[in-house]
Amino acid sequence: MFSIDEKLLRFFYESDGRPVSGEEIARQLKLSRTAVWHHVESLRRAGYEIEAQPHLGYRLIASPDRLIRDEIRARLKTSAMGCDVVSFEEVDSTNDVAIRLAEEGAREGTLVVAESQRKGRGRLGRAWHSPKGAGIWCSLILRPKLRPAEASQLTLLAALAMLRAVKKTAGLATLIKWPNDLLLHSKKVCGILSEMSSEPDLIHFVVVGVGINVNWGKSEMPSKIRETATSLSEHLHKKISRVELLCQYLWEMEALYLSFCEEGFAPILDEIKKHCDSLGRQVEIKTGERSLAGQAVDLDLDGALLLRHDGGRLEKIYSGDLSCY
Ligand code: BT5
Repeated sequence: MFSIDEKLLRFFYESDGRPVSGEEIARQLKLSRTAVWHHVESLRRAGYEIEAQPHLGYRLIASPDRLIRDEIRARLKTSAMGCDVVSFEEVDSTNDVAIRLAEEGAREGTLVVAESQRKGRGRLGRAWHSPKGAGIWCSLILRPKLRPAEASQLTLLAALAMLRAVKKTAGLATLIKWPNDLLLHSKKVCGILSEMSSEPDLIHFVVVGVGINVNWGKSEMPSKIRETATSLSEHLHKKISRVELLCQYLWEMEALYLSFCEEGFAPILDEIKKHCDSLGRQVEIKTGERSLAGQAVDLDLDGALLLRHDGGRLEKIYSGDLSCY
């Protein structure tokens, strides 16, 4: 279902900065000219700068960089990813909302996004800092035909989608840190938390939650992460459009997920390996109670890391916290 504001914004974005006549908008949206004017006014109140040019119509000059449904939907060019967008000013965790929606039957591709999270989560119940406006905190519902053991492929797939999106929108090169991070200049800029509901041989759904620090000054970060975290704006020295980055991420997700469903993980894994920070290096991996040291040799088709122990033995590791030397 499209809202009037979404349709109106879509008109503006598709007109590429040219004025759109009020009459044309009214005809296409089946509204009176007065109703069009009211909607333009309501967009202006929401922070959109819209110029009215006599005899020519309305022209969109600037949009607020807000992660709200109509703005995101109007700029999306995808068909599946973001087919429904549920946006909030604040939630406990977008993953929690997405899990609830998935349990209620939400469609594959439904996106939950928030300006801030009160209880953003990382793995093993760790906190994910997600203050207002500083980044993108979002969760995507997927319903892949996979076995539960293969679900970690989707975390890597999302990492690659965000890596591509950051490159295209900000021109910055990030690296994938197995199993769920993106690094920018060796610091964590993005973390991914995939959670699923499944039976032994069947996945009901996977929620892929992504947090990326976009417009966040170092001095504003909590001291706990100031030395280990970074943001895109810290390296670009200017603000980046979060809406544009999010739409590009969904675009890349759609392309990669389609290819994944049709051709499997192998071609995607090849690209992931090219951008992987840890392969070939000496690493330490903390997994549960164990701390393992050796060389990160390869990534396996199921998303696991192949570790060569110092004695030469190979072991497949499915998850953990990795540090490189
Ligand atoms: C992650 O866990 O990196 C997964 C983060 C997923 C966050 C998204 S936001 C949208 C969705 N909704 C949620 O509630 N979560 C997802 P992990 O690998 O366990 O890393 C957690 C660690 O990263 C913390 O213990 C901190 O050290 C660090 N950290 C916390 N907030 C950070 C931030 N904003 N930027 C960089 N590092 C951070």
